Amino acid sequence: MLIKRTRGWEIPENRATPEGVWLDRRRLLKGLAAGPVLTGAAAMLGAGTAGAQAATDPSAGLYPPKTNMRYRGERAMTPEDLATTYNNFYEFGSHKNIWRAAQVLPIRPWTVTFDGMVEKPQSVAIDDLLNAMGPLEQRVYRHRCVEAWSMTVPWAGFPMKRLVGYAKPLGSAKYVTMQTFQNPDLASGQKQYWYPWPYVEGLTIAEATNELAFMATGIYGKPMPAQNGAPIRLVTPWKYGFKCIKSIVRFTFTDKRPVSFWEHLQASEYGFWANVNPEVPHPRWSQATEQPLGESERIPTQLYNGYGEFVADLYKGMDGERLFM
Ligand SMILES: Nc1nc2c(c(=O)[nH]1)N[C@H]1C(S)=C(S)[C@@H](COP(=O)(O)O)O[C@H]1N2
Ligand SMILES: [Mo]
Repeated sequence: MLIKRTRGWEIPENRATPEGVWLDRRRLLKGLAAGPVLTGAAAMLGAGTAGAQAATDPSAGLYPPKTNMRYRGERAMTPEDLATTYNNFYEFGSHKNIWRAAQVLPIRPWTVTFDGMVEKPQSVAIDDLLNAMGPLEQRVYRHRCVEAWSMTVPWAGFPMKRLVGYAKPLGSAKYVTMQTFQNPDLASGQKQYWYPWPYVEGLTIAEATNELAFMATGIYGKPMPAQNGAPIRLVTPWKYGFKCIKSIVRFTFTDKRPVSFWEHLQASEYGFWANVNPEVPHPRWSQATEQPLGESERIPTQLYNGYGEFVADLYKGMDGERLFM
């Protein structure tokens, strides 16, 4: 589907009418399963679906980390070649097939800045940050995109709570805003001026320090491929996938609720909270069911993507808020 320049924000989600996206993807998968296409596609994707960079990543020795059995995903794992070749990363294009284009992202050197309401602003090289965060762990989480596809993948990384501790926010900070790199020369999507680059997302401090909030630096037992948000991205499995901001360069602590990338484009469709709820439809489609990548049947979507036992308390007494959009 082509971009309508007057309403660029409509692309992701209206091309994503679940059926539309899924027919194409399923046709491809059936082809793969049937055989002949497999040879071609598999050869093309090669062993390096996870990205050529993973092999030379200076943090490669940290992978695979030990699995934390508390987070098991509870569903069949999505095949690696799907999760690493069917991506949303608008910096590299407003379609799913951006994985090759994303290989140009230079993931070293990579500096992460902590600023705003912190004891002392600081910038740190990603490998020093990884060292400071201690041992990595693997967690299998479900991921639910607002477009109604989903996946179950093993992330590697560390709890966001540890990162917040490292940043030392002031007691007056209420939110943490995160920002993706900005480099339109590399990431041609950022030349699309109707998007409010750089990509920004935010959480309350309470959400960021909830045990589920995770900073992922790898996937499938390897360093993160560029297309999945190398070298560091957020994972909040109870929220729609657009919260899970990729390739982060800055964490800013603040007492003002940030306006995120998608909220800025279309606040009536994408809000701050973005918690998964099958009973609250997107204005243009139902959220009642989802299509797991690589599977033939849709399945029911669960409140908080099935993570209510961990996070429902965060939202007690917040009835006036649009918690599910
Ligand atoms: N910087 C940035 N982060 C992003 C996006 C994006 O376009 N740019 N897309 C989001 C959306 S809509 C989803 S569903 C997930 C997809 O992550 P994946 O490609 O690893 O599956 O990344 C999220 N993070
Ligand atoms: Mo998404």
